[in-house]
Order: sequence, then C-alpha cells, then structure tokens
Amino acid sequence: MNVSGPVSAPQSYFSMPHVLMLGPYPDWDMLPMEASYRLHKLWEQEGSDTLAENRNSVRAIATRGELGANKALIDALPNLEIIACYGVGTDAIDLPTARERRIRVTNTPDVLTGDVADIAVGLALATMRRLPAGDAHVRSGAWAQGNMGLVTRFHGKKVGIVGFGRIGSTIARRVSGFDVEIGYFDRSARSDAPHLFFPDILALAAWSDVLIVTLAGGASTHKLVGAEVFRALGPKGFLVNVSRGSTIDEPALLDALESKIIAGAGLDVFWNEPSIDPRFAAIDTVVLQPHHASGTVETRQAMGQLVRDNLAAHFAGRPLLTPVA
Ligand code: 8YV
Repeated sequence: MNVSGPVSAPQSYFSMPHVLMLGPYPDWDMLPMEASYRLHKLWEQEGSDTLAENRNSVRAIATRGELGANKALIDALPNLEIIACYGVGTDAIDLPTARERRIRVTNTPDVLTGDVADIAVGLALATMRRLPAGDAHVRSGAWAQGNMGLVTRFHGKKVGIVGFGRIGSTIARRVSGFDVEIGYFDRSARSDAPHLFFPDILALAAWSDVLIVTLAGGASTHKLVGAEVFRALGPKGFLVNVSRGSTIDEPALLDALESKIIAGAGLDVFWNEPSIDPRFAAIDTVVLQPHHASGTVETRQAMGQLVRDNLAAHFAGRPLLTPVA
C-alpha cells in the first residue's frame, strides 16, 4: 500500500498514559501493557536521553522488586503519580520521597507467598540433603566408583524462622508436615502462632538446626543476620535466605561458610545481584538460586495481572488493590 502524507495513529494512543518501565516483564504482560500505555522501556534506551525527552509526560513507573525506583529517578519525573512494583519487596523504592510527593506505590503481596515458602523448604532440603551434589554424583559417573557421603536429615529438626509475616508463617505451615519443631523471631509474639517465640535472634539461632530468613529488606533489617548469628547457629546449623541479600552480612556469611562455622546455606538472594561474589561458587556446602523464589509461571502471571490491575485502577480513579502503606 502506498501511503502518502502523514499517517495518523488512533487518537486513543495519544491519550494513553505514559509509563516508564525499568525492566521487562514477561511477554504475556508486555502485550497488554503496550495496548494500554505508551511505554518507555528504560532497558532498551541505555545511553540515550529517553528519560530527558519524556520526563514531563511520565505518570507511572512499572518496576520490579529488585530494580526499585531511587530518589534521582523519582526526582527526574515531575508528573509521576504512581510506582507499581512487580514484587512484594519495596525496599529498593525510595518510599519517603514517594510519600513526600504523594506518589502512590503498589506491590504484589500474597500472590507470591506460596512460591517463596515452597522454595524456602526446597532450599532447606536441597542444602541439608545435598541434592545438587547427589545429582552431580550420578551425572558424572562417580557413583560407579563409590557411594555419595552421608547427609543431614531435615524432618524432626528445629526450624527457626526469622521474620514471621505472610511468608514466614506460610513456611511454618509447610514444614509442620515434616514433624519439625518451629521457633520464630519477630518484633513481637504472634497470638495466632502456636510456635516458640524468640525475642532475641541469637537465642533463636542457637536453638535452631536450620534458620530460614524471611525478613523484609530495608534499613531496619540491614545485616541483621551477621557473624554472631552464624556462631550461634554453629557448625551443624544451616541457613536459608529467601528475603533480600541485604538482611545478611554477606562477607561474614562467606567467612562462616569457608571456615565451617556453619554447615551450609541455601540462598536465593545476594548482595550485588546478578553479579554475585565469586567466592560462593567455590563453596560446596551452598545451594544457590538466581533470586527465583517467585519465578513460577503461575505466580508471575498473577504478579503481572496485579501490577496491571493497580495501574488500571489508578488511571480510572478507583481504589488501588494493593497499596503500600
Ligand atoms: C521477584 C521479589 O523476583 O517479590 C519480590 O520482592 O524480589 C521477587 O518476587 C522480583 O520482583 C521479580 O523481578
């Protein structure tokens, strides 16, 4: 077809709100996002001045848990109204700046709780039973030369849960089926939790065979799990972290693993993701995951839907589904 003269896009395109996306979502989210918003994809625009060109138009940021939205970015967008986060953790979003500017923030709680609890249990089992080492033993043919060494039992052990919110309490329900004893550390005892409450994290670590960290990230939990906790957990104790890398003093953890102060660790989150400390790769008592606790098709579809529902509610003037307090 020979088109002469300027081609006009449908008017509705020009009335679509401008949304700045900081990282990609799966295709099943990108298609409906493209249909409803004028998207500016920051990851495709590296080095260009897309931000400068569109800074006055952008009314929403669509981000992910680990990408957040920092002060410099929020400050660069004078007409920003909402930050929608694909993830429950909002620690990488500058909430005080958002609050000051009356910018709404939403996240995706609940829909990912079950998956994060599942991977916490999976990491405890994988680390204590050394499942990756067993897999390697079979694949490499080493089995023909001799049996794999013995491992540590999970059922019947003492499981300490650090942080007893949605995810921590779901882990408690999951592991109840393994006949374990459950203890937890949180700001205060939960009247609805029939488990041992430890107001002191060191006391919980000393009691636990496996310590599972589910704390929210942020300044108040920064490096809360450090060298003293590892010493209290001891050489037969295991650590699992499905929260944020920041909740753990990572150099102290690496030291504790290398010098066998603790028995092992199952880790989904790290400092400096995705370029994590190379020391981890040389330690054979760790099981590592690429920040993938919520990474199932089912949960990611629900997370994407919730981000889009929050954005749609905002632009239609309806109450947000999952505002961050
Ligand atoms: C996601 C997360 O991996 O919920 C969070 O806070 O960090 C994770 O569920 C992430 O947001 C997806 O990119």
